Amino acid sequence: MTKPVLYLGSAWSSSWSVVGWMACRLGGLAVEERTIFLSRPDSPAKLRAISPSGRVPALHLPDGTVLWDSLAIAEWLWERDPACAIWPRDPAKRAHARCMAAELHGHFDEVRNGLPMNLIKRWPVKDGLPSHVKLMNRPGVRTGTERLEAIWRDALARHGGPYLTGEAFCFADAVMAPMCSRYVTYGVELAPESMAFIAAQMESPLMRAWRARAERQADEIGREVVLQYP
Ligand SMILES: N[C@@H](CCC(=O)N[C@@H](CS)C(=O)NCC(=O)O)C(=O)O
Repeated sequence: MTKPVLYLGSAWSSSWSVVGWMACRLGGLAVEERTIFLSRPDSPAKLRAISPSGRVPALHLPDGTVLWDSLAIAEWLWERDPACAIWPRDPAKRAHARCMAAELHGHFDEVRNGLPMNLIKRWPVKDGLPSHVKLMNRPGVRTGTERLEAIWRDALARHGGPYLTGEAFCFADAVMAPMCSRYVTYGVELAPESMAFIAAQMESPLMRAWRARAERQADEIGREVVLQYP
């Protein structure tokens, strides 16, 4: 192995893969990317072969080191080059960015499970009602969403936007972007400031590049398959 290898899951649905991939871009690390499609009969065995947790992203370094968690990948990249774009240069902004990334990394399972990421799907209106109403009423989805909106409000008030710590997109945004995509997928209407923040996250250069990858995979695999999973 001459280059580090970054193992990723399905682009349209693997939210943590987005995070690990963005971390490598922000950290300026050139990697060979390999995709393991999730939810195929042989996926669990393939995942266990490249990651002790059986999860992606996983970064394999040429010296044999394996980093199998997105936050660990980000911190390793920042230690390697503290001038990189993973965290803001300003210590107060960096502390805030780390808090937001850690909170997102450790919590919000209800929102993740209640509104699964799918960058291709757009949720239908059924019986004249947008069916996200039911999804938003799943336990913990509304309170999780309220907490997210509070994080966005606070960050925008403190640093002026458009991203969480101001002008520069950092690792906290990388963790946030897949979260934001869920409200687009399910057509959930939030406060106007939240909708503007979500739009900025969806249109960042890194998110646009990842969304293009999801579109390419959907064309290759078949949109009908991609729309069904998750
Ligand atoms: N805490 C981990 C979470 C990784 C994770 O849950 N990855 C999912 C894909 S988004 C996975 O590999 N799931 C295995 C499966 O679907 O079988 C990280 O930050 O990297």
